Parts: sequence; C-alpha cells; structure tokens
Amino acid sequence: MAMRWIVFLFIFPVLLASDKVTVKNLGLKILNGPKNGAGYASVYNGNAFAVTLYKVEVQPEVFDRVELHDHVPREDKNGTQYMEMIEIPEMEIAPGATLFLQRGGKHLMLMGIKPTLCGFKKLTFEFFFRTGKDSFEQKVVVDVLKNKRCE
Ligand SMILES: [Cu+2]
Repeated sequence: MAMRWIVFLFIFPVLLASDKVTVKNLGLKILNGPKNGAGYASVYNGNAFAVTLYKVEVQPEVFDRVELHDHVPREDKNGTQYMEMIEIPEMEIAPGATLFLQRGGKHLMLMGIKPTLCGFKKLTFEFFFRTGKDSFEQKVVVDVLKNKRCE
C-alpha cells in the first residue's frame, strides 16, 4: 500500500497542465500620449486538451486593469468594412495550438497606464488559465523598455 502512494506522488507533477503551456515573446506597446497600452505574446498549449486564458494581472499594479481584446469585422451603414476592437471574456487554445496575441488580432489591452509605471524596470505578468475544473497560472517577467512617456 505504501509503495502505491510513493508512485502516485512521483508521477503526479509530470501531469500538470501548466508545465505544457508556455508564454513567449511578451512585448509591451506603451506610447507617449494614449492612456492605454497593448501587450503581445505567443502562448503555446502543448497539452492534449484545450486550455482557456481568462485573466491577466500585472504586478506591481501600474495599469488600472488588463483586458482581453479581439478585433471583429464590421460594416457601417454605407457598406464600408472596418475592424472594431472589443473586450472578450476568454481565449481558448486548442491542443497543440499557439495563441498569437498580436497587432490587429487578439491582444492584451493595458487599460489606464499609471504614472508609477516609470518607476519600475520590470513587470510581472500573471496569465490565468482554466482547463476543466483546474486552473493554473504562468508568470512572465518583462522589461519596461525606455519610452518617451517616462522621459
Ligand atoms: Cu485593445
């Protein structure tokens, strides 16, 4: 009986969904002027099941909040096509797929940039994921690059 427990504890960590989700190339677009910024990254799901990104938080709190955004095609009353940016509640990533957070597509919106941003060289982004009944998070540290806003 004791042997069975040892085996179970040894194997369990290998099965964690979080080990197979990687956030890469996180970059921030923070300009001098606009009150909001954007965040871009690629998020790979190496699991055999889908995972859902449902929240992103940043420490220290240099933004009012981070929203998940997408662009959707619209048509105005003259029939002209345009893209509208909307907030979405979550982003699903299929097994083996990569979610690209990028310009003109899905992205992170950094709402309400606070002046305190300029006092920090690094920020920690926490990505919150859900899969079935489990949830987990990934932390990614990113440099605050030199920008006109902070001069
Ligand atoms: Cu946006």
